[in-house]
Amino acid sequence: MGDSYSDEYSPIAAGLYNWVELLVAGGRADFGPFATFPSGDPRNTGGAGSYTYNYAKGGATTSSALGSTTFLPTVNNNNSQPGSPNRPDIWPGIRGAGTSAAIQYASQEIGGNDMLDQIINRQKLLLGLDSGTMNPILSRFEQITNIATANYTSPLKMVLVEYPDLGSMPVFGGLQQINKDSIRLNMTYFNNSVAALAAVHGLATVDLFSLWDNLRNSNGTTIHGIYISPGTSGGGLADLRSAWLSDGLHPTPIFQAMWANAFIGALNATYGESIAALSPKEMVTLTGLDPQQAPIANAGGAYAIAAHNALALNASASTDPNVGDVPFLQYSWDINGDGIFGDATGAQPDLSWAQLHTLGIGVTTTYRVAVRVDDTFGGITTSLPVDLKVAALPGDLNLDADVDVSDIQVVAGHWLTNDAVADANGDGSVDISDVQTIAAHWTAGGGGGAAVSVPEPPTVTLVLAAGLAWAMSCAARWRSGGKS
Ligand SMILES: [Ca+2]
Ligand SMILES: [Ca+2]
Ligand SMILES: [Ca+2]
Ligand SMILES: [Ca+2]
Repeated sequence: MGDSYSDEYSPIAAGLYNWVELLVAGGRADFGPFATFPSGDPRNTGGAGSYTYNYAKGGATTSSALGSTTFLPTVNNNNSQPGSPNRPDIWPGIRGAGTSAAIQYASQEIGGNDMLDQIINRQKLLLGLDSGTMNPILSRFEQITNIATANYTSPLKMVLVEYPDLGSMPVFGGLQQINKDSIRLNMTYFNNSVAALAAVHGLATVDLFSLWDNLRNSNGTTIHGIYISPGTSGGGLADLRSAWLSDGLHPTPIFQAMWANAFIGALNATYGESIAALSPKEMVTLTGLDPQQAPIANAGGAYAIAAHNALALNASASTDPNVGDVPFLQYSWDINGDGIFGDATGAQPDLSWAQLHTLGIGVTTTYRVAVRVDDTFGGITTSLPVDLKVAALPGDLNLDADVDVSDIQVVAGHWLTNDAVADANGDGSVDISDVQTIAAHWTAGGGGGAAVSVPEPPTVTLVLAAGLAWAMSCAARWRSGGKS
C-alpha cells in the first residue's frame, strides 16, 4: 500500500529504480508485463501503467489492496485520464492476483508517505513542541488488523515489511532528539507487531528497520568498490551514492537494491527458497550507479632480455573504470605475436627460457607482446602490442639462441680469417680465443648433457722457415656435463 517504495520509478525518472524493478531487471522476479493502460499511480501518470502484479498506490487501504478479487475497474479512482477509463490489466488486490494466476510470492508494506503524512499531521511534533506519542502511526494498526484478517490462501508466500526508523531518516534530521526517540520507539512497536503477526500466520518479514540501522551505524557501506553514504543525494540524479534521495525519505536505487536482497533473503529464510541475491556488481550496474565499462589493458614493456634468461612481464598498469572490477581482472598474454593468447596468464607472469623456447622465441625476431584483460563481467580489452627483443649471447655465432657446438663449427669454418661472422670476441680475427668465448657462454645446447663430437678439427699451418713446415692439429672433445 502506498506509492512511495513499491511503485515503479522508471517511467517518470530514467535512472531511478526501486526494489521491484531491480528484481525484475536482475531476473529474480516477474511481476508480469507492464500494463498498457496509463496508471493512476502517482509515479506513472503520464506513461504506461504498473506491472500487472504490482499494485502500489497512495491512499490504498488494506481492504482494497488485499481484498479485491477483480480487476481495477471496481476500485479505479483515476478515470479522468483520456483513453483509460479503466485499468483492466492491473490487479489491484493480492487476493485477486494470487488466485487468478500462478503468483508465488507477495509482499505488503505501508509506504513511507503514509507514515510521513501521519507525522506531518502532528504539527506539534514538527515544531518540536511535543515529545510525541505516535498515535497516528499506531492507528495504522488498523491496517495490520486487516492483514491479519486477510485471506492468505496457500500457496501464496507472503512477505510483510518491517519499516525503517523514520526518526533517523535524513528527512527528520532537524527534529529534537526526544522526538526522534519517540518516533523510533513507536516504529519499533509497529514493527514488532508486524513481526508477531507474521509469526502467527507463518509469513516472512523483511527487516528494513535493521537494514537501515546497520547502514547508518556503520556509516555507510561499500558495494563493488563504491562507497554508499547513509545520507542524502546531492539532489537530482547526479549523485546517488547515498542511501536516500534528496528528499531524505525515499531510498536511492542502490539502497533499493539492498532492500531487494533483503526480500530475497526473507523468502529464502522463511520459505526455503534458493533465490540468488543480487551480486554487488549487479547492484551497481542495474541501478546505473556504475555502468559496466571495459578494462584498460597495458602490456608494460617494452621488454628486452638476453637469451637463456627469464622474462618478467608486467601488466599491472592495466585497470578498469569500474573500480570494483579491478580485483576480478584476468590476464592472458600473446608473447610470440602469433595472435593467439594464452601463452601466459596473470598480471605479472615470469617465463623461464624453457617456456619461451617452447613458444618459439628466438634471437632474430622482434616479437609483439600483447595482453588481453578480461574484467569477467563482459568487458575484454586487448592492449597495444609492445616489443620483445631477445639479445643473442656472446658466442652465438649462428644466432640460434644457443651457444654450442654449432657455433664452434662456425669458428672452424672461418679459422684464422678475419671474418666477422665467426669472430665471437670481436677482436678482428678468428682464432682459439673465439672458441674460448664460446666456451665461456656455453649453453649446453639448450638441453645439455649429451656428449657432442666435433667434426674434423681445424688444421693450422704454421710457416716457420723457408722449406720447413709442420702440421699442427688441435682437437677439442666435448663431454657430458662440461668441456675439456
Ligand atoms: Ca568493467
Ligand atoms: Ca601466442
Ligand atoms: Ca648458436
Ligand atoms: Ca676473435
